[in-house]
Amino acid sequence: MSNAPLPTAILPIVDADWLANLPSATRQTLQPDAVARLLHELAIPMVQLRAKGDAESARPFLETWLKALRHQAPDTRIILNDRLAWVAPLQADGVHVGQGDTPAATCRRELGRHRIIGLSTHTLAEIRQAEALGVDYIGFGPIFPTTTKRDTHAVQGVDTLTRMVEATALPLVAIGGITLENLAEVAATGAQGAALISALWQTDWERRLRIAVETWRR
Ligand code: TZP
Ligand code: MG
Repeated sequence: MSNAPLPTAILPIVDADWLANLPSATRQTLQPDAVARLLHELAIPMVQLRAKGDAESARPFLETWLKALRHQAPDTRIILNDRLAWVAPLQADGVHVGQGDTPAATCRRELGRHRIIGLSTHTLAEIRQAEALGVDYIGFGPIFPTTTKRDTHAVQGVDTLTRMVEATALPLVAIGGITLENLAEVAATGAQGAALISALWQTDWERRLRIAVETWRR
């Protein structure tokens, strides 16, 4: 497993709840193999799989997406949201935890140095803690209002995002309410990445992924 630093990029999050709530015609178009092939073509370095529901439905969802990604996008690293116990058995590349999830120190102890650990942060104090914990990257947000996650903290805005990017040496992935329209503004802050759910997974997801990658690279 590679420990090479991740290039700056968008971070697609494949979210089981978001997909489940799409109109079925749209959901039909979101075939894991097709999505994975495009991620490969666009050289997306990392993707997060997020399945917050019960284990019986989350496990097959994660297995299906992992299998497709491994086959079609072998260079894309796969991070599981939470679900620390499944990272090694499913041979994922790492885990992303929130402040209320499994502590990052526990993740490091269980996963060792070669798997990726991401931690959600919302304040400078949490960023300082993340630095001390030796995580590989931090999430920071929500940058803009979002309805995709209900229990979010206060909206941070791009000015605060810029300050946090300047304040830490950790790779920082911006999250929350990022759209194709405001993505360039996020890129301009110098953030390492931008995580996207609702902006990508719609009927025209292929076009949206291409635009997001282009906007980020510009
Ligand atoms: N964590 C903070 S905001 C958020 C998560 C998982 C939701 C991001 O979804 P969207 O649709 O990109 O705003
Ligand atoms: Mg979490």
